[in-house]
Order: sequence, then structure tokens, then C-alpha cells
Amino acid sequence: MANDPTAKTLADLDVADADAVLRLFDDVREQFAREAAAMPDMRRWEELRGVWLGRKSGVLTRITNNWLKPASPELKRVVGQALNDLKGHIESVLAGQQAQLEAAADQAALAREREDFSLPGVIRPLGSRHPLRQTFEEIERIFLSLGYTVVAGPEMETPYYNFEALNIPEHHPARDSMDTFYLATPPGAGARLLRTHTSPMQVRMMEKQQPPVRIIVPGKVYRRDNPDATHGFMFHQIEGLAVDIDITFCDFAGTVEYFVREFFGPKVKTRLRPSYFPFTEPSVEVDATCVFCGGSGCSVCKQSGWIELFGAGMVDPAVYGFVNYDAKRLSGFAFGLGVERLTQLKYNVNDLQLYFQNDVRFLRQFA
Ligand code: FA5
Repeated sequence: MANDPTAKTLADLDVADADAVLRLFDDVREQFAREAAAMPDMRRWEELRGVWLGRKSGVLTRITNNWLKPASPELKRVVGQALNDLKGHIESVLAGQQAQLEAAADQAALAREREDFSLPGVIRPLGSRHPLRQTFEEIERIFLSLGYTVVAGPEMETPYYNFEALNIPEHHPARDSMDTFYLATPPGAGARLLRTHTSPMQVRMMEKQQPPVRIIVPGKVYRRDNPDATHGFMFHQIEGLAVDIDITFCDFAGTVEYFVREFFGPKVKTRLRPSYFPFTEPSVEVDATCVFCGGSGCSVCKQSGWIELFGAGMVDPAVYGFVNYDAKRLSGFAFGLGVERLTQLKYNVNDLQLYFQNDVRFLRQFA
């Protein structure tokens, strides 16, 4: 304030009566009105508040110190009243301005942040189920519809379940075809290995459960095979086992045929070719008419019209001996599906390694 009267006392200003006091306050009020007239932003508002209401040297503090405190007893009441009025007035003007400035700031922020619904949207890529998972689910669906139950088993096995109880004693040549990962175990703990197939679950289930047994066992298996277009050192199988009284080879052949048609489509035919597994007798390889050429012959089926699908057979009575099943009364069949292979055939995938490389260009084809 130029020539700031509030720096002086009332006596210095020669104010002797109430009217003079009120005129002085009117001047101050006008001064405030001039300073508060234009209020462009919050910074200026804070400045103004400091000048007028600042505790140490604000105008009101100066009036308190210089006019009110030293005022004569006759004038003290008038000054006090006028000061209170002025303070109320200034506070209410400042509060109104603050509300206005804040509302304007909110409006500006809203305008800045407003969504533009005419902009093109961001399309987020959707994930999809892995092709192997889709095969698992499809195979499980088929066997569940036939009354089978899905069970899981351990990936870490003992040689007993992986080999011996499946009629593969030590030094049996069948062990060579399943080059095995053995695990380091503490002395005296007994050997442990990563299961080379899901067949150990045949034994574990028959140990636990009396017939009828009808299960499938999906899971991971491990072999020391070199990775290439048709081999992995970890891959997936689904074991199947059905044991009851009076299960015949016809039941077995019918089940296999039904499964293959459900999985590959109604046009595909199957044939059973003699094979060998120590835990099935007789053993077969299940072939299907080539899913690529329909049986007329192509490069995939090497012009034969047939492709090999999986191994299977009637449960060898020797296996019943290991689980205390009555081999004379009971019969059944088992099969072991290679999930990577069936998926390769169904979707014409030419390299098994693609399943494990997580390349979205490959995976997105199965969405
Ligand atoms: C077995 O593992 C038997 N347990 C199957 C069986 C079960 C027969 C019940 C009779 C009764 P095999 O070693 O052939 O069989 O393997 C079965 C399937 O696993 C093969 O047909 C193939 O599709 C798949 N497979 C084998 N080795 C590999 C590998 N290294 N990588 C990917 N898939 C493989």
C-alpha cells in the first residue's frame, strides 16, 4: 500500500472519534477491493492472501498492532468491531475467489483429460490355449464320454513302477529304447528316475483300486532323446487302462477305433499292426489312414496311405501278478498316446520343437 496508513498509530494519524475510525476502515476496504479486483490465478490469490492476512506483517496484523492495541479505551470497541468486519469481508471475498479458481482448474483438467471416443481403440492381443492343451482337453473329453476317469501321477518314479512291475526287468532290452534320466538320491534312499512313460500309473492304480478300472493318465514324461522334429527330452503322453471281467480284444479294437474317429474325423480308418511291449500281450501299433492324403499316398505317409498313431495292447497277465489281480478272472487293455505326435498329425505341424518355443506366430494359429 502506498503511504501505508496502517504503519502508523491512530494518534499519529490524528484520528480522534468513531467516524474517523470508520472512514479509515472504508479506505482500507477500498484498497482491498482494488487489489482483489483482478484475480487471474492461484499464485496471485496466494500473494494477495499473504499481503492481507499474513500472520507476521499482513495488513490485518498491522491494524491489530498499530491501531487496536494502542487505541484509547473509547475507541477500542469501535476499532475492534471494524477490524472484525473487515477481516470477515476479506476472508469471504478470498474464499469466493478460491472456489472460483479451483472450479476453473477442475474444468481445465477435465477438458484436457476428456476421452475422445472417436479415436480408434487399442486392440489388445488375446491369448489362446496351447495346441498341446487343446489336444489334452479333446482326448479327455472323448474318454470322459466313455466313462473313463482322469487321474494324475508322479513324474519322479522308482525303477520298480517305471520298469519292473511293468514286466521290464533289469537288463531287459526294452529299457534301452527308453534312455532314462536318473536322479541323484541320498545314500540308502533307493534309486529315483524321471518317468519315461505314463505306464507306471497302470500299476499304481491297480494297486490302489479293485476292478473295474477305467482311467486315462495325462502327463509329462522324460527321455534322454536328442531334440529334433519328432523328439523331445520332455514330452507328453496319455495313458489309458481298462480292466474288468470279460474285456475282450473286440472291446479294445472298438474303443481305439471310436477314439481315432472322434479325434481325427469320421473318414479316418484304423488298423492294428502286431508290435511288442513287455506289459501288453498281444501288443499292437495303431495305424490310421493318412490324415493328409486320406489314404491315397503322400510324402508324409511315404506313399503307404497309413501313419502310425500309438502303441497299445491287452494287459499282459504278468502285470496282474505285481498288483495281486486274478489274471484268470480279469482282462483288460492299455494304450499310450504321444500327445505331441497326435497334435502334429491333427494340425499338420512339421516340427515338434515349435510347441516349446513360445513363438506367437505359431501359437496364434490355434486361437
Ligand atoms: C510307450 O511309451 C508305452 N508306454 C506306450 C504303451 C502304453 C504301449 C500302454 C502299450 C500299452 P513308446 O516308447 O512307443 O511307448 O512311446 C509312446 C509314444 O510316445 C510314441 O508313439 C511317440 O508318439 C511318443 N514319443 C516317444 N518318444 C518321444 C520323444 N522323444 N519325443 C516325443 N514323443 C515321443
